[in-house]
Amino acid sequence: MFCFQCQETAKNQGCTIKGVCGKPEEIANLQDLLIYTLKGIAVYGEKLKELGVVDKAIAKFVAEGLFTTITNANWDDASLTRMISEALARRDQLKEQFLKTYKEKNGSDFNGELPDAATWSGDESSYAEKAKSVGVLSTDNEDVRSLRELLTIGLKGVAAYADHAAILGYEDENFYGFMYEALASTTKDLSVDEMIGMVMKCGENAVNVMALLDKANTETYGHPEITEVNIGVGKNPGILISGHDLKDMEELLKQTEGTGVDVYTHGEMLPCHYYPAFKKYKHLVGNYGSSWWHQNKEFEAFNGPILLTTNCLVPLRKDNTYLDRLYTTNIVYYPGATHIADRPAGGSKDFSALIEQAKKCAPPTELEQGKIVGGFAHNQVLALADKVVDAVKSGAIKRFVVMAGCDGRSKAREYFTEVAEKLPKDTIILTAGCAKYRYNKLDLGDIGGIPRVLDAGQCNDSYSLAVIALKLKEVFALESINDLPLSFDIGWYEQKAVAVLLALLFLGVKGIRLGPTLPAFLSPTVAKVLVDNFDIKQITDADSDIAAMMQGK
Ligand code: SF4
Ligand code: SF3
Repeated sequence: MFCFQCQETAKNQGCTIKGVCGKPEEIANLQDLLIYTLKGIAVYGEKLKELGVVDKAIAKFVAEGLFTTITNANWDDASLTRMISEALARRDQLKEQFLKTYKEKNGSDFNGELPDAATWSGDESSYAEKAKSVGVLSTDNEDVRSLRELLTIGLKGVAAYADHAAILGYEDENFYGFMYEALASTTKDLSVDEMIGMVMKCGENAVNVMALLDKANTETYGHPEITEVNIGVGKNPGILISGHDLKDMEELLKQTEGTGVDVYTHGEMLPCHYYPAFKKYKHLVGNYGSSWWHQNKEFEAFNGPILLTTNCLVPLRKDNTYLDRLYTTNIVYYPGATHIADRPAGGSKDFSALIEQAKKCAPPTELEQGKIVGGFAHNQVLALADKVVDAVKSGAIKRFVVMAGCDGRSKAREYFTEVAEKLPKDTIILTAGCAKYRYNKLDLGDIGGIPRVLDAGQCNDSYSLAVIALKLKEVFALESINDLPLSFDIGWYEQKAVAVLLALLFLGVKGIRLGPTLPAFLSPTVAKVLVDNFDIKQITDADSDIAAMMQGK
């Protein structure tokens, strides 16, 4: 196996024996084969697109397939094997469609060359062997490999967001077309400039898809509002919901209403409390615990059923007591956990098994007491725009620091807590994603009633932070986002953060600090391109970075 897609990768080079995340070799290889087969689908998808046809159902499947391989989501080789078989069938279906359409349009048969990804076939027994030859290292040239992987990894993040939007009925055919073009491009010999162009286009698509997801979320559930979220527990048994899927949240809240079972959010589900459509449920009582990597302990203590709707699911310890309380859905799978089937067309998922089990469980064990404040997505912040602008003009707010992204278990991430604590009191932290758990329970005060930590929501709500920055740029009549008193100090872990990073680069943001490490999938040459063009830098220590940021560096 060889995997270097997340920040935790071994020695910041690559996991080769087993993932630091716990991913076994068989899963890593099957994920490689799935991606390879999706590239084969994309070869036909791209050709069909050129002929004016985009099959939305198959494109949605490809997006889901990409999402499946995201860090900490699918731990089940049986489900991956099924997915590869389905990918092969869908690929061949698209191939048929392409050959037919080609002939209709050109009057002759297609006789161009096709890459192996588009033609290989085999039954399940051959997957393990095939998988060994199609992974990241099958591209020899380090820089080509780096650019192809940067693109594929970024695309996984964008595909995850596209999948969330699609679940709410919002789809972007342009993104599907780009997804095909991008995946197919990794099977071709492109020039370095062409590959960099493709990476930038991925950033553009990340912006568009995050905007679409924002539209989907806010049109379906209302605009997030300033909200205090309880972090203690009540006396009823509860169901804990984690991941990023808002539709699952909606259906779970509806089905648990009046049952005597409370619902708690975990990790990236915290922002659900900010949405008007969810706030109205009295039995959505609070947020339990912290970011994903604390879950072994927190899921034990929760006592009731736990629903994982997307990443991050951490492998269970051998002595765990919650495998029989663990439920997965969507692209998340774990051997031994119950998988909740997808909703039938026009219907809902069936969460009754969780509800029945919850009724027999003890209420959650209290971990802490208090409140978290959030809900500062673009609509809410723009409603406070006058106040914010006045505070900047009067000098009460000297600088905004975007500290969005992911959390992770690396000790080096204490840096982010330290930065939050040590930033001068006249700065505002803008956050989104699970990175916030490094400082969202600290009392960092406020500036004239504006809290010093403004949480926009989930990682995809980084889009909100971009909207806010663009609005400030407009209000202050500046030419560039980079002229604002705004710094970026981003913690990254998985592939959605890469999508967000590419989105920021596409928007022209310069001088982003990234940590704890720069991605291992950036070869020295590709890293240099990013440094030269975007002044990207790795975090150093809190004091030095704060001093530099306060000088606009
Ligand atoms: Fe290693 Fe990260 Fe890949 Fe897991 S996802 S195998 S930790 S690089
Ligand atoms: Fe977190 Fe896994 Fe990235 Fe959505 S839940 S931000 S790490």
